Amino acid sequence: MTELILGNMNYSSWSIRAALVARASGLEIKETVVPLGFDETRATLIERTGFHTVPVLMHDNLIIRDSLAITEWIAERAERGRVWPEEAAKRALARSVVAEMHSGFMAIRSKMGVDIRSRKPLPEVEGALKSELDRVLTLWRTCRTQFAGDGPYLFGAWSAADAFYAPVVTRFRTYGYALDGIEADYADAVWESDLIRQLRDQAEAEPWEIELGDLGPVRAWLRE
Ligand SMILES: N[C@@H](CCC(=O)N[C@@H](CS)C(=O)NCC(=O)O)C(=O)O
Repeated sequence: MTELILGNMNYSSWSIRAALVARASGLEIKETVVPLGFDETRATLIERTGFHTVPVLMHDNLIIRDSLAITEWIAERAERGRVWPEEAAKRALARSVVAEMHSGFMAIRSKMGVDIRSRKPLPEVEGALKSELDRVLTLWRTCRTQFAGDGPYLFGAWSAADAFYAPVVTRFRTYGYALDGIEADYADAVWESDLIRQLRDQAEAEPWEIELGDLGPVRAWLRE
């Protein structure tokens, strides 16, 4: 059996990415969601997986940690084209934009924490936050211009690149960051996709609340 251990779908950006890749893969992967920010969750994760972060993929005796490693494990087993684009040049570009997300965008992460079901004031868009937001939009515009004829997502058909940028799409809704043109069309396509509708429903239904600080959860509690 393959099991994917995930944090809250409302808050955990790396869990969301792994879950979206797993769901698009067509593989049979059991999902277990654990509520972040609680001491018991941390203890259980350490006991089961050896560390306290999510996502984690468990397969037989393998424990695979980190959204990108999990993405590659799934891609190796899924039908071609389900995770990465089939065409080699597109696949290289998709890996490039995913790597850029995975290793960067620290200001977006710390100042615009994921909280899909909430609406919050937009932080001051200046300095590092402004340059990262501009970079995301440039990247989306470049991909969408190049692959406009192939479908509505970054590389035409849905790929891991869309899974990795989906938490940015939801952040733009949460913080009311206005878009227009080709970037707005892309964000709308992701927001209205079946995968993100399912995620939004799941986020809405979760019973846990988290107060987010710049470095992650500050406090967690069960909703009344
Ligand atoms: N680089 C890791 C990041 C994993 C990560 O930081 N996960 C956060 C949730 S989004 C977490 O587990 N936080 C709980 C903790 O650190 O105890 C990945 O890509 O999976």
